[in-house]
Amino acid sequence: METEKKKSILSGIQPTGVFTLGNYLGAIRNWKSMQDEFDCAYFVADLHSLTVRQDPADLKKRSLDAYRMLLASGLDPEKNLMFIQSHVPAHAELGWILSCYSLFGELSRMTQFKDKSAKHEDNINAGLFDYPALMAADILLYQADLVPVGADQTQHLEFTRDVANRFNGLYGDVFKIPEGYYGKTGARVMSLQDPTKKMSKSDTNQNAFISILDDPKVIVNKFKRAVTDSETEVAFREGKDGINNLMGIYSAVTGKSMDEITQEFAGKGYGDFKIAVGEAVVEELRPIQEEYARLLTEKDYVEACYKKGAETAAYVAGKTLSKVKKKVGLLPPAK
Ligand code: ATP
Ligand code: LTN
Repeated sequence: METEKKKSILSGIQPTGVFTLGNYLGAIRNWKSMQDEFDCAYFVADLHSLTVRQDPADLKKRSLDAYRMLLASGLDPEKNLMFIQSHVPAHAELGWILSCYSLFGELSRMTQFKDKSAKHEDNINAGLFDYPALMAADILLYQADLVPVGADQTQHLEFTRDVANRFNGLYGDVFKIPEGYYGKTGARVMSLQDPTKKMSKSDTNQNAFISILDDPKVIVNKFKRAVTDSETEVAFREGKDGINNLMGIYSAVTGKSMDEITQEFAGKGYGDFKIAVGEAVVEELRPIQEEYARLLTEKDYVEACYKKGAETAAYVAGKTLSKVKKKVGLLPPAK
């Protein structure tokens, strides 16, 4: 029997801070579960984070930390292509070319652009506007079948498909048309202080998010302070956003269903439940924290991983980029 070619997966994360429990449950944990079944590529999207003003020394440190966090989260560099976006120049090159096939109107409609321009009124730069063209380049360079992201990235994926179809319509089948892939649990982890907003690593209120490197005591305390409601029953119901979010987290971490959770805490108050959620999250994150601490002492190993990742990525991405350059009519350099 002919063996089927594995589907290819690609996803990225910006080095804008220590990853949150939302990033972990919504994205990275799914990436980990895919590494055996698929051909996966995961990268630190440092070029994307330049769309918001960064302190250079901080960005450099955070990019390395982000790569280390991906390794510590259980992504195996032997099984996955793991690299830093700016180390592979093809991303910026294809990003530029795709900008020339992206329309002002469609980029203006992106909700992330609208949200981020409202948040950074003093710096509404062209990169922020063009962000989706670079993201499309990331995905299309590797001919990805599936792109595992949280629900907040759906519109960017739709845009990627539109640009790819437009380009293929003009020049023939150059790009594979990717699909979004959304995990079953943890697709949207909410803020612990305002459970109607998503948990975000750039929230100014430290109590609103759990970072995957938070100290165990801090984690339990943040859950103890989580905003809930004035009832007492641990039950998943409309309007109980805070409890629903905590139940979602507990379920994602323990594998228990909502009914099982309600039974487990029947007759107990929110206090006991919050401590249980905190302790379960501490146990989930413990191996990541231990591995992260170990990797801090393995600088050469980490460097070798991202060096090899960039080399392989440049080779794979280069093939697509050459095809694109030829199609649009760029004169090849003399040999
Ligand atoms: P920032 O706060 O800097 O905008 P972020 O925390 O929203 O960042 P990103 O780097 O933009 O995170 O996203 C990385 C991945 O994590 C994406 O796939 C995104 O969909 C996912 N993700 C982010 N926040 C959540 C959340 N609260 N719940 C589930 N998934 C999330
Ligand atoms: N925009 C994404 C990060 C990102 C990405 C990508 C995700 C940049 N390029 C390519 C998937 C595929 C975000 O999570 N904010």
